[in-house]
Amino acid sequence: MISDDQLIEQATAVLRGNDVEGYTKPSRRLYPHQWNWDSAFIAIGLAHVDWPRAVREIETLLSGRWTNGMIPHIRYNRAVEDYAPGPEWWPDVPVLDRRQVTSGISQPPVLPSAVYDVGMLQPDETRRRRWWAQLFLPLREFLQFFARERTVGASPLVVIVHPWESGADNSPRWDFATGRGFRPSRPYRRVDTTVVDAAARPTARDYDLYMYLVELIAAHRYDLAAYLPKTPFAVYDALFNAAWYRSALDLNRIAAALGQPPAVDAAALGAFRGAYRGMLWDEQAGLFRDFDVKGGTLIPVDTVAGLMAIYGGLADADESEKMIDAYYERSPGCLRLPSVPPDQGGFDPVKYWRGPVWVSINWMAIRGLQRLGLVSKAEDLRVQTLDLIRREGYSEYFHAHSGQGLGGNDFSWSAALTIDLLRRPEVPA
Ligand code: 2M8
Repeated sequence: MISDDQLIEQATAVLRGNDVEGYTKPSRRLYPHQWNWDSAFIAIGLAHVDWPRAVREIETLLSGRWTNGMIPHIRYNRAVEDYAPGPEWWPDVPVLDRRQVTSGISQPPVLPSAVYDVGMLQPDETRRRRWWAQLFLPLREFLQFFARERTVGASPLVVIVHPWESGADNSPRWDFATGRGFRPSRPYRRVDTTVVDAAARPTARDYDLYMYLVELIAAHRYDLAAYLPKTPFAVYDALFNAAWYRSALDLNRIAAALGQPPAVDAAALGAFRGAYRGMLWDEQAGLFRDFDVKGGTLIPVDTVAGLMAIYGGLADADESEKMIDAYYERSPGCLRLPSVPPDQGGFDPVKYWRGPVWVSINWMAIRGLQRLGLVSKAEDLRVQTLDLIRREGYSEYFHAHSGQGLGGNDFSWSAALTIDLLRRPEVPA
């Protein structure tokens, strides 16, 4: 059997192979630009093997941030053309550094938490604090951007405006919007299905909605208030909001280490937690769900996003244990964790975010379980995740039943988070 050291060596080689001077592409051909939450996860892995390179990964990501504090979901590499949609679909983006080109939406804000982790992996406290001090303001602005510009009415929960913002692009949670015939006004091309098997990628109908929303959002200059009346897609995503809350907690830890007041105060945290638990919990499902802000209803689709309250620190140990046990129970014959349980309509064991297992999601669940003291549950998932990698390599995702590696090969976050799971089997609360 391949040893832990060999696995780490291979993972490091994957990251080096995907290195493009200052950023790490998620995979060689499928995703050639810099992605937001990918780089956050990648930096955690890099911090174990090359701390300055982890710092650089985050610096490069931050160079794409906007004047309003948003950190976009893609920072484009101008030299690369074989990805669609390119920057021409996102005109007039208000990037702080005008030399940069980016997309016009964001992604799950795991970055502040990653900066906390990367900092903790620097043993020299002075160096750690110096780095945190440089990043504190942009990270606070990033979180505040969502609180200021992505909330509706009195609720503190963050609205996502595109399935790509969820990170789980074609999740069956979003079928309520894809099924309605929205299409962009212009033709568009796809590159993804020329690189990997179309059966494991989103459908044409999914992409019609994605590109329709890109046009709508860009036409209203990225201002939610302007397009909210028109868009079919405005959602409180259970994973995204859990990531926001976790990042607020972690940024507050950074603030405390710097002797600064909290980035998000106790009252705001309490209101957010109350809203998340009050608004997104579905008693019958025994799981958190997503909320369709336009329709004013919970979206009746169960996925692994509903477990991410465990990662976020939004559920206690008892609740978390019940939730994850119920999720396992309804997923017989599946490897852990299927992104969608097989009894949920729309489940597909090979199709991207509709069933396959993802290393990033497992990592989030593992870290959340550990922080809650559910150590053996976390260990079980950690061991199963590493077994999958040992068997199949650093794939983008894994068949929900057989574990066969799917999507892009040599996938950066699978490699990076494997390094973290091996080098840091446990994290303290
Ligand atoms: C996938 O999303 C991109 C669009 O952002 C795509 O399909 O082209 C998702 O899995 C997303 O979560 C991920 O960040 C990105 C790069 O790995 O790929």
